[in-house]
Amino acid sequence: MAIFDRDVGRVVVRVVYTGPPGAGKSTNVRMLADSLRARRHGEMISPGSNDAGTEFFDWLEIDGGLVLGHPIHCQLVTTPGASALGKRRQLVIESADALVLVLEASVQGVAEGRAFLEKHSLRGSGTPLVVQMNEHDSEGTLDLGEVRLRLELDESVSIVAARAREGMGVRETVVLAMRHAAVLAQSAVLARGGIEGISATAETAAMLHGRLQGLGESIPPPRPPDVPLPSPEVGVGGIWPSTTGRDIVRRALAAGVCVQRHDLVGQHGLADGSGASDTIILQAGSYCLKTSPRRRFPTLEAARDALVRSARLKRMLGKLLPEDTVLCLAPDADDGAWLWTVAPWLSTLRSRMLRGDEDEEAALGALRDFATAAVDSMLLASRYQVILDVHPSNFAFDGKHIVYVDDDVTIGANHPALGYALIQRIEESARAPRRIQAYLDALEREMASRLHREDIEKLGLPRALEDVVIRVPSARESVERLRAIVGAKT
Ligand SMILES: Nc1nc2c(ncn2[C@@H]2O[C@H](COP(=O)(O)OP(=O)(O)OP(=O)(O)O)[C@@H](O)[C@H]2O)c(=O)[nH]1
Ligand SMILES: [Mg+2]
Repeated sequence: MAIFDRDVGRVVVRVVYTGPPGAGKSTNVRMLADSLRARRHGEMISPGSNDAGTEFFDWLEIDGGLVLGHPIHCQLVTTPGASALGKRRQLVIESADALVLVLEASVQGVAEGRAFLEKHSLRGSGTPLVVQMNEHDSEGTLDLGEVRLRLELDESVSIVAARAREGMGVRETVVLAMRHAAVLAQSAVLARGGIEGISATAETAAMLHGRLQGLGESIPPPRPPDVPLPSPEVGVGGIWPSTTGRDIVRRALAAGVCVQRHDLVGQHGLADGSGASDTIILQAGSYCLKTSPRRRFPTLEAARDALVRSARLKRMLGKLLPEDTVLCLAPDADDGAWLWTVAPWLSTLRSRMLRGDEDEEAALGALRDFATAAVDSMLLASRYQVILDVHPSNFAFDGKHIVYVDDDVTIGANHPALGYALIQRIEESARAPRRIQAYLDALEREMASRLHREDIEKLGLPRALEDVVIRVPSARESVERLRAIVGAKT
């Protein structure tokens, strides 16, 4: 999309820095803004961005090189990394004459890079690509040949090692990308019969900002500054279990930084996350801290009552309660208090299922575990009237047992969503017959050995399965098998 801007007599090209959140895209452009003072036009701009990351883009204009005798004016533009801003990212990627994929140079960073390349179809897309492996301070950096193999990139893609924050590799990266953009611009000029053939008005930062705003995306608001964190010093009645709770909260907070995980919120059914979009999830080292405005109470007394109720429900989970789970109150400045759950950070069944693209065994194991979790939930519901939200993002394997990591526990006589929860896994895997097989085999085994006929009847399961509307036609046969498994018990 290189163009010739007749007003300024320059060829305008765009180099787009993209990649997963926090990889160092903005740092690259910031370093260039500092080091290329003589060649840049204006300041770097970053509308709406803050410490938590880029909200729209960073923008810097610099001069560099010639295309068929015409000077080049290059727009360096970054994309947001946040998963909630995928449309913005895609739109900016599509406007690139050359792309720089910035990745963290660790095993995890490369795995994220693979997923990113696939998600945005960046291999062989026609837009030239440079990959920058940004070292951060990570140990276990991979060599570049190994990176190329893991990312499945051919030799046409340059891979540059960098430490963006120290400025290392930053210039080399931009030079390579600009050279690619210039070659593309030259081909466009030749194909269009001369420089006038690509004459157009260049998009400005304000125009791009307007286009991105038009997409209507937003990131969930950050934790309001007035939400207090749980404290091990909270008074009597403010923590459960009272014996071990304080130590666990102390350990969780000792990790120092709490990172808010917006990416896990409000994506029930789509990704590894909690269903409610107002949940506040913080990661503190190897602990997870959760609360929400629904768990803020106007008085300390009301909060203490809620803590007692919640603790009673948690106790009913038995083995499904993750070890070291703590409920803790955090009084706020307005005489109210927030109820926090502190628990070990566990990778949910949902996240293991999503890893299935790379690791089929992970997906199969997670589906088998989900079958166990579903039968655990049925037992709780039929024998103790304890109703869980049966979704793979609410369960995890803690190394010993399947555990329930959500706070949503209610008491009730029936479990209306159970049929749908069972069928949804089949529909999701409709194109992976091995996964459906593993799931149904596990369900059949678990149900045969652990559930009685009365349990199935009490839950009204056959009826619940009949009532679910099948949305994926190819799943129909497997749903019939599920119905038969349940039917065999009645
Ligand atoms: N130690 C170290 N930290 C780095 C390096 N490059 C970037 N960082 C840090 O990583 C964090 C994220 O960097 P950004 O440049 O904001 O990352 P980004 O890719 O723009 O992130 P999003 O806009 O959220 O997608 C910042 O705190 C940087 O200072 C590096 O080479 N070494
Ligand atoms: Mg950024």
